[in-house]
Amino acid sequence: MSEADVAFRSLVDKFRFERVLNSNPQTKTISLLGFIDEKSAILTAEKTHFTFDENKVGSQSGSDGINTPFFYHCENEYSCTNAMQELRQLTSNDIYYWGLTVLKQNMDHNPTARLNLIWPATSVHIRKFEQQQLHLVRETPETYEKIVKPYIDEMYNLGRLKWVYNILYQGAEADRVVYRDFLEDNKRDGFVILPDMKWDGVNLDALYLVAIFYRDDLKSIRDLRPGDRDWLKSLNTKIRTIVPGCYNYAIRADELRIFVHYQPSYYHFHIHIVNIRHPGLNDGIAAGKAILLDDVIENLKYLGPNGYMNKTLTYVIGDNHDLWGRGLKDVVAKQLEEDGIPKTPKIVNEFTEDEDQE
Ligand code: G7M
Repeated sequence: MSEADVAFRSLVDKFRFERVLNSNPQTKTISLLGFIDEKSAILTAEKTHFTFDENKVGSQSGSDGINTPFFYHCENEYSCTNAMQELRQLTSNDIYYWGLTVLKQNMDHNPTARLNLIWPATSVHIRKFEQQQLHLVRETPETYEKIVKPYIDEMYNLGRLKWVYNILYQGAEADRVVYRDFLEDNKRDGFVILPDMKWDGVNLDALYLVAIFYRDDLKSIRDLRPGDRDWLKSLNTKIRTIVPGCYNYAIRADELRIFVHYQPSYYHFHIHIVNIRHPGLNDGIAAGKAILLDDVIENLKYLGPNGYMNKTLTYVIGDNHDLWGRGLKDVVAKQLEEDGIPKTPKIVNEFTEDEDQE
C-alpha cells in the first residue's frame, strides 16, 4: 500500500454514517453523508462497469478505409464470462433464464466500486448531492446580471477552485495528466487534459476526461465572445487529435462527446470529454445541462458581439441550489405566468385526507 492508500484508508475508516443523500439504481451509485473527525464528509460509491480486454482480436477494413475492431477479447480471467465464482438460477421460462452471480474481484483488473470522498464537505456540496426537486428555468441576460452573476462572483471568491489551481500550478494529479499544453509566453492558450474524478481511469467505455484551461477570464460559457471562436475551434481539433492517440486509438475522434455544463459546479472554464457510449452520468449529459462544444462554436457565429451574454439559456436546476433560493424560484413562477401556464391546482392526497378526517 502506498502512503496515499494508507491516508485514504484511514479517512474512510473514520467515516461515521449519518444518512443517505441519494442513490441511483441506474448509475449504481450511492452517496452517504457522514462525519470524519466531527466534520461533514460525503462518501460516494459507484459500482464499476464490467471489464473486458480492450485489445482488438482482429479488424476489418470498412468502406471508409478505417479498421474497425470486429470483436473484443472476453477471455481475461476477470472478464464477465470468466470471473463468475458463484452462480444461482432464479427462474427459467421457455428459452429465458435469469439468475445471480458473484464475480471475482481484483483491485487492478476488476475493482468492485469507485469511491469518492469529499472532506470536509461544505453545505454547497451536501445540497448538491442530496436528492432534490428539479426545475427548468429560462435564464435571460437580465436574470444573469441580476441573480446569477453576483452568485458566480461570490463563489469565485470563496476558494472553491483550489483543486483547479492545484492541477494547473501545483502538480496535483500530475501522474494522471494525459496532456499538458503550457507555454510560459502564451498562458492564455494553455490547457491540461486529465481523467475526471468520475472516471476510474481503467474502463474505456466509461472514459471521462476534463480539459481545464490556464486562462482565467472565463467563468462559464456566458463569458464567451465571437473572438473566442477560433480558440475554441482549435481546442476542439486538438482534443480530438490528442485523446484518441493517448488511448492507442481504442477510441476515435468521432466517439468523443465534448461539452460544457451550464450551470457548472465550478466557475473556471473547463470542458468535459466523454466516451459517446457512456450513458450513466446522472444528468451530466442531459439536455438542460450539457451543451456540445460544436454547438457553442456554431452559436458564437450568430450571437453578436456580446456572444453568450446575449443569449437566454434554459437549464435544469435543483431546488437545493443556492440560485433557486436567491431568485430563480421567483423567475420561474413569473415565467410560467407570462407563458400562460395555469397555476398547478392543489392536489388533495387521499391518504392525507383520510388522516385529516380521523
Ligand atoms: O459541472 P461542472 O462542469 O462544473 O463539472 C466539473 C467536473 O470536474 C465534474 O465532472 C467533476 O467530477 C470534476 N472534478 C471535480 N473535482 C473537485 C475534481 C478534481 O479534484 N479532480 C478531477 N480530476 N476532476 C474533478
